[in-house]
Amino acid sequence: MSALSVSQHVDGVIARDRAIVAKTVTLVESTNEADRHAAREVMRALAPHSGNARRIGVTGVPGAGKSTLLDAWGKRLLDTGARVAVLAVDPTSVVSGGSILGDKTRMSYLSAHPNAFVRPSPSGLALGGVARRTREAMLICEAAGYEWMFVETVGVGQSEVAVSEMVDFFLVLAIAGAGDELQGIKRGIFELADAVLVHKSDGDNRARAQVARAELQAALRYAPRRNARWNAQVMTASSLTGEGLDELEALVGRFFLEQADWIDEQRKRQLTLSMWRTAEQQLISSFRSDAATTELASELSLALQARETSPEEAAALLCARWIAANLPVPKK
Ligand SMILES: Nc1nc2c(ncn2[C@@H]2O[C@H](COP(=O)(O)OP(=O)(O)O)[C@@H](O)[C@H]2O)c(=O)[nH]1
Ligand SMILES: [Mg+2]
Repeated sequence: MSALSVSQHVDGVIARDRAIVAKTVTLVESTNEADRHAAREVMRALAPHSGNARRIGVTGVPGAGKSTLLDAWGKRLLDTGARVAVLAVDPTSVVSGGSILGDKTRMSYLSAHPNAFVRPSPSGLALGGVARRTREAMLICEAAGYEWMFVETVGVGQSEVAVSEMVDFFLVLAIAGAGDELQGIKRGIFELADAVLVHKSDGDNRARAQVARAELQAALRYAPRRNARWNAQVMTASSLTGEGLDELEALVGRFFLEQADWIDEQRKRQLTLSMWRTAEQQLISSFRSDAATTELASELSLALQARETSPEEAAALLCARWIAANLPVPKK
């Protein structure tokens, strides 16, 4: 149970109290039934105060330099007086446990700045839960007046798709590998990218990064786009030297200026999509946690092993029983 009341959460967030912002994010991460109820009330009250940030997703393989880039970029924004929030989404952190320490040390400037809010990935939540938490944490941060909303996610599994569905601009980080091959670029990701940044373009890597940039730009030209009116750019940059960060900022600035209408439309689509995703998740979790379903599933498993039924038939029985028990046909 949260120690704060719903109105303490809401008022504290709107008053930009960073400790309460953190507690409110903790509230939406909770899977406790009473907390979920309170979280829904808090989110409803905050909804009219949200939506005013530039939402940017950053993906790339572990070690691509996402956190380092966000610290450098975030510092530049903070220097102009802006408020910056960074949320991490890392479904692998549950297993490796490594990224949280990494994020904190790589974002030392942001972590220490009063106008920044940095939040590592929650552990112990399935991807669907992480996606909901991140969407809600983003709205909380917006209500708390953060103007730049970054979501860092690892480019493995499905998390980058989930993040691309909640941001306005999606940046993919690539690094030119030792053998000139590109790391961290999967085919499908081109469709999601609004820009690709060949990162760590410094020292010996600089020339390789230029080659990689040209190759990627050529490859990107033929990739299907989610926004037909925006040509995804490939850039090079180094967060260590700062080279390329001016260009990156200029590109992102131009995107938000030119694409305002498209962003509006996309946010509407994202809201509907998130309703569906959440509904799917709720159905699945109540289905999987239903005692009678679990019991029937054990029986069916035995029948499967005895080759008395097929997985398809067993699945149909499971669904039919659950639907009959939970969605009774209305009586006349
Ligand atoms: N040479 C070079 N190294 C970098 C750059 N950015 C990050 N790194 C290093 O790459 C490693 C991984 O960085 P990190 O930001 O934690 O990557 P993340 O896992 O993508 O968040 C660290 O050792 C960084 O110091 C860069 O621009 N140039
Ligand atoms: Mg990181």
